[in-house]
Amino acid sequence: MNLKNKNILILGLGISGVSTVKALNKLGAKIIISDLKEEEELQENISQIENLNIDFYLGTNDVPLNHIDLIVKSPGIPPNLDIIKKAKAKGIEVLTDLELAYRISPNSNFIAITGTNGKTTTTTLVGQFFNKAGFTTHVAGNIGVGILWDVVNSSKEDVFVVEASSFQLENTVEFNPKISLILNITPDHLNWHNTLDNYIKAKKKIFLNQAEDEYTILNYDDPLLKGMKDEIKANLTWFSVDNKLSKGIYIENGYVVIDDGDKAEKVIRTNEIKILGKHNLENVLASVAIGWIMGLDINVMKKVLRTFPGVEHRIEYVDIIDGIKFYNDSKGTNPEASIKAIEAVESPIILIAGGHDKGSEFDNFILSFKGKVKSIVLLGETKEKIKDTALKYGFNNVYIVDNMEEAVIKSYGLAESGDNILLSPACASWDMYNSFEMRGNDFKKAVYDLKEE
Ligand code: UMA
Repeated sequence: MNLKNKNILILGLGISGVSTVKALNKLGAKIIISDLKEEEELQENISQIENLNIDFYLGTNDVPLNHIDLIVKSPGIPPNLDIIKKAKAKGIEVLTDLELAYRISPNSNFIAITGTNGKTTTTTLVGQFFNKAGFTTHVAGNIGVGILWDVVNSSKEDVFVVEASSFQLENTVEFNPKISLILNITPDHLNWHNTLDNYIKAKKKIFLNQAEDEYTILNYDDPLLKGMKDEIKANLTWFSVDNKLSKGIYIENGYVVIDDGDKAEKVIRTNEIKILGKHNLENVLASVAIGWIMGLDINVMKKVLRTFPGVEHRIEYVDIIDGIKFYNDSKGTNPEASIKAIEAVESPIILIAGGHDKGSEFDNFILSFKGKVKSIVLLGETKEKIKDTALKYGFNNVYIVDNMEEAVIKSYGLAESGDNILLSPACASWDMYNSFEMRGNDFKKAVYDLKEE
């Protein structure tokens, strides 16, 4: 794809925008940037692209489209934005960085990982497998690394382990990874996609272009994914925590097993794996499936699995004060993710939840408490909605606070030695923070401040 001298409008100067600008500049494109934020708010990002020849439209997404050849939008920008509708009516293509990365990449080792939950842990783990095995590995995408700058600085042999979000996948056309993986699908981002069906369709785009010489990996225990079997044209590999499969990756007698249909090979005892919970076991099986398909040495995977501590903000142990342990699961940005955290952390739990309203329902979330959660402390946009749902199911130990510091102090006041305080909001952070990382850091700071007092 030749982008030299093409007029490309980049919508949104966040992490993906900066990476896209740098990459397209290297490829000789003429760059126009638009962001709703004003210059002062974007200072940090602008400083990363200083001295480049760019036309800026800041504080607005209203840009004249006369000479624009292509639009690359930040993944989270909604599809119904006025300028996007106008561009489409004019026949201007609108893509996300993921699609463009695929089109311009000299690389054929694209491994794409999606799912409602577990993406970041799995992407990180797979990245470590390849690093340990001696490959030049790029871990990029929704994990917080804009993919395009890595792509234009890579060579053919490099491996790309890409976390792909539904927002990124929605605007793909030709994207066709060598390996695609879907970990699970439960309702999420419904305010963005409008319907669950649209969300599922976006996720499916990860495998739709794949053919017989490529690979799709799916979770056998997820009913929605199990039903996709007939839509897969590539080699299909299943993984399962609950079932022994005739072929695939599963658990048997306390071991992770790779079964090629003829013989089964043990990878590691499950109790040697450091990361907690059934959902993490799913992430491990899926990662092993990728390693196996790519021909990695089992011993390499085993070594990594023995020490892999998980990722920051995902059921991350923070500290202990007076026998009360604190866990940061700020990455629990939807009810399903938080249910998994509640399952993984020992009871009794005092839960801190609430945040940006994505249109999620919280019934299953409350029902998952099952005597493990003794109190819930709520903050953010969804606090009243979660409270109403809790009361509906007779869970009355509900406390409302205004900010994270209050949430930590309130939870600590409610806790006794032996309890666990878990931040797992079941909601995105965007009502009070720019990112789940900032929210998690704010929680950790409040815990450390409390300890100092
Ligand atoms: N903007 C506009 N117009 C709009 C909306 C936004 O101009 O109508 C501007 C904003 O002012 C902002 C920029 O667009 O300056 C976009 O910022 P952003 O924070 O939405 O996006 P990035 O910083 O580029 O981060 C994106 C992903 N964010 C989203 O998809 C919302 C990051 O995923 C990803 O790590 C990064 O690209 C690198 O690939 C984060 C995320 O929350 C972790 N993802 C969602 C999730 O995991 O649930 C999908």
